[in-house]
Amino acid sequence: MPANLTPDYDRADAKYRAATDDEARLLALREMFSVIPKHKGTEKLQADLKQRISLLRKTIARAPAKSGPDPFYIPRSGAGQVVFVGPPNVGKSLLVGRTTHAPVKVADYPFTTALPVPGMAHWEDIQLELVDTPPVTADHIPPGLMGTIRSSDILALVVDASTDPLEQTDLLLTLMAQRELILHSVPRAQLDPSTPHEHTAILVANKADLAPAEAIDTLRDLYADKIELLAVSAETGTGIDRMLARCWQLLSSIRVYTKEPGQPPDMKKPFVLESTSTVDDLAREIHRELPDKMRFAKLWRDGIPPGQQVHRTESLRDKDVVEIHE
Ligand SMILES: Nc1nc2c(ncn2[C@@H]2O[C@H](COP(=O)(O)OP(=O)(O)O)[C@@H](O)[C@H]2O)c(=O)[nH]1
Ligand SMILES: [Mg+2]
Repeated sequence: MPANLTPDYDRADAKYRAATDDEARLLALREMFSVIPKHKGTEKLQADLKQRISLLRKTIARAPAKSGPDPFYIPRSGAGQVVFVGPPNVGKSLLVGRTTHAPVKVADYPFTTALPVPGMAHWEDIQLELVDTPPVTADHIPPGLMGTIRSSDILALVVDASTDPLEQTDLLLTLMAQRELILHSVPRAQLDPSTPHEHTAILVANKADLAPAEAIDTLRDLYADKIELLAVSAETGTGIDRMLARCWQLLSSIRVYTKEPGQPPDMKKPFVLESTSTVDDLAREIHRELPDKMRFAKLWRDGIPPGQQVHRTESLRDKDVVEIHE
């Protein structure tokens, strides 16, 4: 423990120790991060806090709801959760339905979807959970929807690129700002861990098949400093793969494959970990007691000698292959 921590930090730390549930623990961890002196000497501790906040947030999002079933609460599964939110008729349901085969209702009359509906999208060798939601309008956000949004990993605001997309975008950004959600089109690891208000978000301009390319370019340019635009067509499938690839990047996760000595790696089911994970974190994900039993690990990665022996503190990267020796 570095000696140069402040009384504020100690107080937050005491709150953390005294906390009796995960919500209180998360609040205390965020406070610890916000008051920790930001200098070289605390870098390791800052990184550690960041990771604990991220893991705890996920644990809370995975836990079953305490107060009985809440239909707006969608437990997270797969590598990450993307929630699609927008006005009526922009194609949210078709987007999620076509990409995941979830049982959504698509219709050319508004307000078909009353509750969030999740589905799993396959992208490369991972699964992303996409969630269709009921529509929002200037005077109505379904009660509970902000909870769905806040507990997601990524918010995808959806507009119809062929019908007044500027007005729709303005409306959505205003609604989120009014509810104190600060949107950034950056990977989750770059959000400020001391606040729950920041959220990773993208703008999905759907029905690109019906809209002139210039209209989409104008929209992109106009909002360039606010939110990143991805043009797609749920109808033709154009842009969907790029959208999923970008979502994977924004999750700040890595895929790691494991292998048994003398066997080829299991390339079918990667472990999905935080981007800051080490060999130790991988071992813990495989089995709770594995870090204690592990003697050493071998690593396969482009650019280094194959099967190089590495320490348990070695940082992992996307697509690493690891062999753990007990
Ligand atoms: N041409 C075209 N039509 C679309 C596209 N996405 C959705 N639609 C149509 O737009 C209407 C509304 O779609 P829906 O998914 O129900 O919108 P939601 O209310 O946002 O869920 C339906 O008739 C869809 O077939 C698209 O990318 N291109
Ligand atoms: Mg719908």
